[in-house]
Amino acid sequence: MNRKVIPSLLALGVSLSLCLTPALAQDEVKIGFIVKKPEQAWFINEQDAATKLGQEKGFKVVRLSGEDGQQVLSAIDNLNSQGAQGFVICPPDVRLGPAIANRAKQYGMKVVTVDDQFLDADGKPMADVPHLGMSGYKIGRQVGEAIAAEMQRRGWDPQQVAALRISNNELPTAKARTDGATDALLDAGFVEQNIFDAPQQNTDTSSAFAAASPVFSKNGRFEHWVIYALNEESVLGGVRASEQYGLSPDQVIGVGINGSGAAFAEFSRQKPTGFYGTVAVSSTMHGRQSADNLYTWITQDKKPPANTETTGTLMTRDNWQQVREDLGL
Ligand code: FCA
Repeated sequence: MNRKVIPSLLALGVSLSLCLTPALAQDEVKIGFIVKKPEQAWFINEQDAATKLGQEKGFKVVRLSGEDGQQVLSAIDNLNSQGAQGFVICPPDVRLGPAIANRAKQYGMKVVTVDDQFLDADGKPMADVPHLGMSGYKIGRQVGEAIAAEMQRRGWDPQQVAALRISNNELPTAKARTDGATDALLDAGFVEQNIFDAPQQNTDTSSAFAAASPVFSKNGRFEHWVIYALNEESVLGGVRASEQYGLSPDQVIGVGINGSGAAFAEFSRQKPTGFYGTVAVSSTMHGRQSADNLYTWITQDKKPPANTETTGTLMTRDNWQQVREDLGL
């Protein structure tokens, strides 16, 4: 070959690869994973699971906090400036749905929700945003059934037991969960008037503790208490309040939902507490599946199912390590 051709071919190769590099970089998939409570084990695990899936499949996951509306909107701006094509979100307030979906649309980003589903301006679920979350009512029933079974095992008279229902009725999944638990308890002979609401401002331990404390002081006539809420973090707040009030573990049956680090830490204590169990759901699966749904939507233009509902397994001090392993937690 003519010697002069070689350098020019080389030059062509270099310039071709120069043109290709930015194009390849543009093809790289990057998604955000925005959560309302970045310090809670449930959400840390979801983000970890999504990140791991990204490493396996070759896409990047940007982990972000969205503890209020302002933070969520700046997280979306930030994702846009990084060239992300979409995000998974568990919003801090489900009524922010339309504002979040709008911002995403302006940037041409795809959005899926995990755990807490967006509501539209009329308070109805935004069915056009694909969602993956717990089957709240069914899981709530499991909570109520677990409590009723443990009450029976302890020989408590259902007529004499009080319930601390730590409620968060603004959040539909929370209401579905506590409604499910209430219905199962009533089916087991619980007295409706003995159920006391402790409305919490948030979905964490400290807001539950604050809501629970006055309920115990006002209802000192009861010797036996059951405690339930939308998640185990909140039930733990109720259990801590029961301890502070002076109730002992054998007077309290608290059953949570999630099966995350908060429950593992409680089960690992040397002595049992009033936190009897929790209905564990795989946060690993929630994180992986929601990220995978979004990734497939971005890369293959296949919109994920409108609503995926996940199920749970009762976890107690006796079986928690096994359940943890079975659920990949
Ligand atoms: C809500 C709760 C979380 C978790 C999740 C699945 O977001 O706040 O603790 O239960 O649903």
